[in-house]
Amino acid sequence: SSDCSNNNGGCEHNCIDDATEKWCSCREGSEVSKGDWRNCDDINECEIGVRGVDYDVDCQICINTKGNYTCGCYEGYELHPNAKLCIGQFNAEHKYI
Ligand SMILES: [Ca+2]
Repeated sequence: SSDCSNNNGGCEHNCIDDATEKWCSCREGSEVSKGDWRNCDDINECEIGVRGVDYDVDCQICINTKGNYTCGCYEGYELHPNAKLCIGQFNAEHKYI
């Protein structure tokens, strides 16, 4: 079948069809595989990306994950709850008096 109703059109992520054709797209953080247009490959934000563009400027150690990325932080910093950047451990809210 050439439409999306049957087995998602063979697409790993998203299938899109109109009256004449069908194609696959991939979720954010991944891209259509060069080897097979129906499959999706993870984008390695850390390897190909630019700090402040593809990953957060305050991400100290970029760590690639499947479909996303996360960060490691230097001593004295902690990971933001969104896991995308590092914040100072002793900021105004947490400062000891
Ligand atoms: Ca990734």
